[in-house]
Amino acid sequence: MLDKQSTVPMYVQIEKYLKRHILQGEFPVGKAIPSERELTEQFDVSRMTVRQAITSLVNEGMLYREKGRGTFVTATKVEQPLTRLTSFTEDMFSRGMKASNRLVSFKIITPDKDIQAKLQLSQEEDVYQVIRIRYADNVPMAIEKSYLPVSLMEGLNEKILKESLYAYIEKDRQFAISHATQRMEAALVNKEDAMHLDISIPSAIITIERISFLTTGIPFEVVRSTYRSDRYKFTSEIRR
Ligand code: 16G
Repeated sequence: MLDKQSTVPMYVQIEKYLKRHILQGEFPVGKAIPSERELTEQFDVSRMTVRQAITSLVNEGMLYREKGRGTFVTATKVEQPLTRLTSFTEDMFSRGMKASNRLVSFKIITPDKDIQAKLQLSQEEDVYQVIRIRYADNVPMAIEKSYLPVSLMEGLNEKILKESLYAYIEKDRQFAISHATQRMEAALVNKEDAMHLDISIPSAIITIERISFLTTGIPFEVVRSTYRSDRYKFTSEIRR
């Protein structure tokens, strides 16, 4: 399970192992994870190494220690600051998690009036409609339904969408992404989304509609995203 030849330190590998199990619900919220002794035996490492991995997750807020009782799983939400325009892949990478996607649908459509206005398109212009389920270390986190002008993103395809859309826009297309406006709302998940997100009904979700712009001022994406409320917590800094 651990790769002892790897240059990745053992404690980091154990940390990732624990994180994965927490996010997949195998170590449920409020329950104790295996003891330091058990993990030491399981991984055949020193107690110090196990302790280092646990401490790191305690500092991250994923675990908490209770004297004499063990180490427990805290509610496992990722904190998403609403201050920088980052991609899902970047967000997960910065947390030591691996982003992956499942492309549910990819087609060219004539947008409705609302999307058309938000993307500042004329009546004849079509858009790519992309629906992706986004995973962090194989755990479903969000559903993103994006609309992108065909005129701007000509050539977008399923292969590109398996990877980072932002990387494609910035590196391959050499467009400069600038800013976005968005609104958030709470809702109850519908049947189809509950299936994609692997959550029960009823469950609360957080929905975001975002319009993102290039530095030229041109809107390049309208996205309607559905986030698991048990996995996300949004934070922002506000000034007087
Ligand atoms: C973020 C964006 C989304 C964008 C995606 C690109 C929301 C609210 N925000 O999740 O608009 O399409 O990142 O991520 O959904 P990627 O580069 O990893 O494909």
